[in-house]
Amino acid sequence: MRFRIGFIGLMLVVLGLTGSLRAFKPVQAALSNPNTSRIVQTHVPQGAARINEQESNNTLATANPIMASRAIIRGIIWSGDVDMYRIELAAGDRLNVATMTSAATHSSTDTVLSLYALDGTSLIELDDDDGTFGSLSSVISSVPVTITGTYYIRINAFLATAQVRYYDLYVRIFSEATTAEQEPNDVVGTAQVLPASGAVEGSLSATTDVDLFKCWRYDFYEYRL
Ligand SMILES: [Ca+2]
Ligand SMILES: [Ca+2]
Ligand SMILES: [Ca+2]
Ligand SMILES: [Ca+2]
Repeated sequence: MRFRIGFIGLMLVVLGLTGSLRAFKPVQAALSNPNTSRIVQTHVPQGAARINEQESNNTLATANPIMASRAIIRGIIWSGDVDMYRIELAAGDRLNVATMTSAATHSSTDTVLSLYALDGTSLIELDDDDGTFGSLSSVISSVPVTITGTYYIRINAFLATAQVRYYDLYVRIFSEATTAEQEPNDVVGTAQVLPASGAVEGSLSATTDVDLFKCWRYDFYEYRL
């Protein structure tokens, strides 16, 4: 069984950044790079733009732009609120998005995350509770992009009347090719070093197979089906 584990890269980025959240910048403050077709924020700690959502962003027309290939967006879901974001993706990219709700103190940690295609209405993927950063948080991992254009991310509370105060939306675009998994990697001593792209493609050859990976900051991360 083949599967993508690009989500590992996202998780490592998340782990690497959670401890260093500081000042968040308005969306408009995100810097653009005129030398690339994709808007990429520069001069950001550890490569991730930190920005705040800006209401009103409840519709496609008012969706907040995510102008970075790595970003952390802090937002609040008020009662009845919907938060829309838009992001430019190129064919060949893979998109990873996840909500972190463990810091929410009022009144729910239960988000629903949806990814929409270029028309803003065709649902590509929806996730309710697969996230790991907070009970009932959400994640959409390693979505392959075949058409270049603007895609839309929607966040809402599972219960329309609930509030999520606050959440962080973690975003990372993988643009590089995946690296093949290298066995044996079942123990810490043989854990595979994650490539800079953060994406590895592998397989679990048996129910007892375990794949371990390590990066520059943390010893290892385990992926198990
Ligand atoms: Ca909001
Ligand atoms: Ca909103
Ligand atoms: Ca949920
Ligand atoms: Ca293995």
